[in-house]
Amino acid sequence: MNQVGNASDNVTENLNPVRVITFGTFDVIHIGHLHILERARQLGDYLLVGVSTDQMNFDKKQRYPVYTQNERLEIIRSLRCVDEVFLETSMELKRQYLLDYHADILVMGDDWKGKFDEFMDLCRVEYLPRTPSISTTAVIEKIKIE
Ligand code: C2G
Repeated sequence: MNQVGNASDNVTENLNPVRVITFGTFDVIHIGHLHILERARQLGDYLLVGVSTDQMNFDKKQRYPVYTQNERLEIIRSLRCVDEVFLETSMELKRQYLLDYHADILVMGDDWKGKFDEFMDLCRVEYLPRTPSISTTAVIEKIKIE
């Protein structure tokens, strides 16, 4: 009885799931990454994460991430709050990703504030506050010093 009730409730709930999408490198994963992914997931029902490729990072920062794209993809995929992952190969493809993955909400940290407003015609765009005092660069520096 209970099971039937739950099953039908789920069907009703999932008729129009809200699809949230976010992007990032997520290198040397830390608590700031986890917190933004958890908050992004809470805004909807299904969280898609575009993990940027090694090449994309090299083109942008002239250095490769510490973890390879496949390692980063696997780690992000394993998180409870993440439903689906894919590789983001270029910043220029963002509009296409939003369309292909039927995104209802684009979430980014507020270091990107205003940068993706052009996509407001396609979906809601939310910039969430970054977790203070933590970054991949800070972690790498700390390891180097200690
Ligand atoms: N973040 C955060 N708090 C921190 C550090 C990062 O909320 N202390 C957020 C960032 O704002 C971003 C996400 O975590 O939304 C991933 O951060 P990065 O791995 O640094 O990725 P980024 O270079 O911002 O994205 O299309 C965007 C690209 O994929 C690169």
